[in-house]
Amino acid sequence: MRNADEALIVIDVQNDFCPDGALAVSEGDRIVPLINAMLPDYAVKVFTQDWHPAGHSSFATSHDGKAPFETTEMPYGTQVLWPDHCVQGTDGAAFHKDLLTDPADMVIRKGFRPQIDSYSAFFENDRTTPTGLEGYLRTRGVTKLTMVGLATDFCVAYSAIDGAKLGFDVTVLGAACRAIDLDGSLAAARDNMRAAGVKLEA
Ligand code: VGL
Ligand code: ZN
Repeated sequence: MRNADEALIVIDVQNDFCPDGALAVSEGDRIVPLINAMLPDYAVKVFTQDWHPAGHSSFATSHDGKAPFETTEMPYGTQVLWPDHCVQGTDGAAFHKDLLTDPADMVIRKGFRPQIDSYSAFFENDRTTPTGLEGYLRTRGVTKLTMVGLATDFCVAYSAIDGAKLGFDVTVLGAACRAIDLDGSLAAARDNMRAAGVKLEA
């Protein structure tokens, strides 16, 4: 058992990010047994869930003439447009059926504001609207985070970088993550995480 100030943060292990899902991440389901085995070791266990209303502004279908994986300019900056995914209450938004979710202390949902996406578990994509996770972790006395889940180069990386910027000691465990890897996004995310002081473990 790890120290009481260490949390496991399980990012977006949802059907739509697993094989056959709407935004499938290659081998996304392979990490489930690893995460299940890690859970008993952590005093604090937080799961995140990408949780979009239908017609969300991050969906290509919400923008005339745009295809998935193209980008658009939002008031807060450039946004990648995704296939419709993780729509609130759908099977695609549910956790992978083999993920042990009962041990979760806290499930934090993000991306529910129609006009703004949220990759990070801490802040939405405007980089200022908080999700509340920081307060939860601090009031529980957490200082150290281990992050696992999907996808390495988007929600895991954004969460890890924000966590490090907020002063948490953050480790990303690569074996329990998988990436979308869009136009070199995985290499860029790894560089950005390292630069922010995130520890990358194999
Ligand atoms: C994610 C793209 C869109 C993720 C979520 O969980 O990495 N990526 N929404
Ligand atoms: Zn999303």
